Amino acid sequence: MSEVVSYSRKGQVGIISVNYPPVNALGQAVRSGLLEAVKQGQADDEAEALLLVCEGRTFIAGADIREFSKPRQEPSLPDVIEAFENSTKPIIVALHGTALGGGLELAMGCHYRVALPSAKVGLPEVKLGLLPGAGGTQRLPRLCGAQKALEMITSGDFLSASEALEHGIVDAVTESSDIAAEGLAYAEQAITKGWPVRRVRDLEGKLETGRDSDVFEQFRTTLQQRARNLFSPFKCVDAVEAAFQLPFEEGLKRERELFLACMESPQRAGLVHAFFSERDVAKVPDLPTDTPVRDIQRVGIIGAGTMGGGIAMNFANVGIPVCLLEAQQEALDRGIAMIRQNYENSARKGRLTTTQVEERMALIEPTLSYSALADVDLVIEAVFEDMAIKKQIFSRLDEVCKPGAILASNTSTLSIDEIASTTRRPEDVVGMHFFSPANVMKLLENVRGEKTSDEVKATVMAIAKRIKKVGVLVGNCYGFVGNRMLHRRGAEAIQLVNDGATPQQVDKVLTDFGFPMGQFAMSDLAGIDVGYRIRQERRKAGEEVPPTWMDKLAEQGRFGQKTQAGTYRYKEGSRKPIPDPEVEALIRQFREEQGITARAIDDQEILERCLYVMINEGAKILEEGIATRALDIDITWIYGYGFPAYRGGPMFWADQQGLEQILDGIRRFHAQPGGEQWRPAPLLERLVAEGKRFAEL
Ligand code: T1G
Repeated sequence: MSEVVSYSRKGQVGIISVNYPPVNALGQAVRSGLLEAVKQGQADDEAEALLLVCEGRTFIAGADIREFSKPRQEPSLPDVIEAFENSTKPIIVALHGTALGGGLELAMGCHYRVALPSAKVGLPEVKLGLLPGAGGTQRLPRLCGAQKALEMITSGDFLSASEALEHGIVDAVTESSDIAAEGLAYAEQAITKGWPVRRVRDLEGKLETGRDSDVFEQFRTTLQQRARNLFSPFKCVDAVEAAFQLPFEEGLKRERELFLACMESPQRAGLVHAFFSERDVAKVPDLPTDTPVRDIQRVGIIGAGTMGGGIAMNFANVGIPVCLLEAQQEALDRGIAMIRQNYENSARKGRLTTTQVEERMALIEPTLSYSALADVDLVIEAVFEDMAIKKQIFSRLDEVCKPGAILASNTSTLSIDEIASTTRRPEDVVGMHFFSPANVMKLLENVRGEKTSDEVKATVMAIAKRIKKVGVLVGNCYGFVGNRMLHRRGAEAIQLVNDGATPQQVDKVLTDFGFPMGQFAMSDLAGIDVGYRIRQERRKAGEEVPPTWMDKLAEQGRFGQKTQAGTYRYKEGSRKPIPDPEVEALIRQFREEQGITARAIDDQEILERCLYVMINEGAKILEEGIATRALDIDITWIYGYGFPAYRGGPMFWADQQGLEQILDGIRRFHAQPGGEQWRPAPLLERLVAEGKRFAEL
């Protein structure tokens, strides 16, 4: 008998129960156990109907994704589902938790579906670069019709139990939360009422509406906007369309062909890598999993500007009281008003109720006095990027805050060690770098200083999860991981324009690659004055920072979107970047002053120079131990800067391209005049020499 799937009987109901933590994924053992159990149920003369349930937190949440990179093993999921569907006895399935992917496909191979009120169902395969490959594209439209099936399968969104009931995907929603008892009662009802074996494959009614309509063409057109670079959403449409064009068995064959095409695509590899990396990034090597975590009941935030206000919202959103400190009443009032405005915008969009807005606002206590921070468990400083100001604040916090309070800075580039040095508790000082807008962007770069204790590291990583961020623990250096690589890409993008490209050409290469914004559109959003101030600070500190045409933009007050002119021009109230002939003239003049002769630059060179410089910097970051694993860098870029998840992140993409090709490119650029910044990272050279990949580090 299988250890993960059991068969038993209660009265006249044969019960098949799956118990394979954490999510009852359909690994090989589960599939063979299910096949064995359903055969047992057929052979059990006492059983008039069968019930499929799962133990633990959820019904089957899909195929076992960890098996994707292994050779396929029998029995296949379609074979298991066929055995259930062709049962001579009605099979009832009881759903709880999240019945997803292959789990929902198996449920649709049963004859009646009942769900707990809290249950959710979905076919999220598209989020892994796949499509439902076990009959989901053929059975779902037979239950809910073409439009809803297309929406569910191409978005991967989950439906609540009541929505599933409304769309005919489940037959009933239970009253209580006892899934086994409710499932059993439903199965007994099936027996007493003599419900027949009702195979979804035989339901043709919902197919009539889709046969002649152009719903599929319309859907392909909408996908062009929201999924332009993606592969599998379009294959999802093809598979669902087959349900309306072919007999069921042919439709299954067509689905299988399309599924295998998705399995082979590099996008599936990238998305599966991103899925597991988002979870593995929280498992920090050399930070013991049993490290104690401090209890964070109340948080202080210093600075009620865009960042401080956004950070405060993250905590209020999950019910953690916040004390928001500013130096001036006017700034404090502005900050509170901005937070309220953000919440009211969400309420207008139906994402929050007005009660929730007031509850969250009530959790944010404005103050002008440091003494209000005396009993907070964590303080996050979010003021100007000015080391002198930060040092003053941290020495003040060291005086005011209770022992054991964690003192964090939201700095995006400055040294955590230098900030910690102004306190008597460097072990309690850490960086918590949020990304703007802080209440939206999912990445939280937690920066460990030399002296930051394991307990503080573990606490800020736990806080990341609690406020629904993806936390990455990184080391302390200029720009940490994300901005250090971004600054390299920014410098290269500026150099590309010096050499002859236009800003819009560079940005288009990056958006065609899959970034949501190009380099120059992004700096217009962040504010050209921000980068200019950082370059001026570094020049003041004696660093050799060459002049750039962007300095001239800043000196002309062209700061970007906030001044409706930066690298691009912006119409009143619009964020759409418009190339500006004035800027192109300024760039031409800058080239003349610098004695640069412009040349035509092709898109491939732009892509290589922007990406390879990041990968080279990423290799140095790994070598210095600033990032522990390549996946830390991948997740930082996917969640902090919109690196397309279907490409897996910069280091995964580099592995896929082949490190030898990357290194050749870097050496080519290094050999050119002025190519000093292209010196190959020794780690990259070593990996190529050894025939290894970043993923093997
Ligand atoms: N396979 C293997 N492991 C999985 C898994 C899966 N499908 N889903 C989750 N895990 C692991 C996860 O890695 C983590 O492990 C632990 O379970 C808890 O997950 C044929 C081919 C179910 C909503 O895409 O969306 O079916 O880190 O931290 O936040 O057509 O997991 O503890 O070691 O995410 O409560 C389709 C993916 C597969 C669902 C729970 N199914 N999973 O979220 O916990 S393809 C999916 C999720 C397929 C068929 C096709 C979420 C969740 P560890 P967690 P959670």
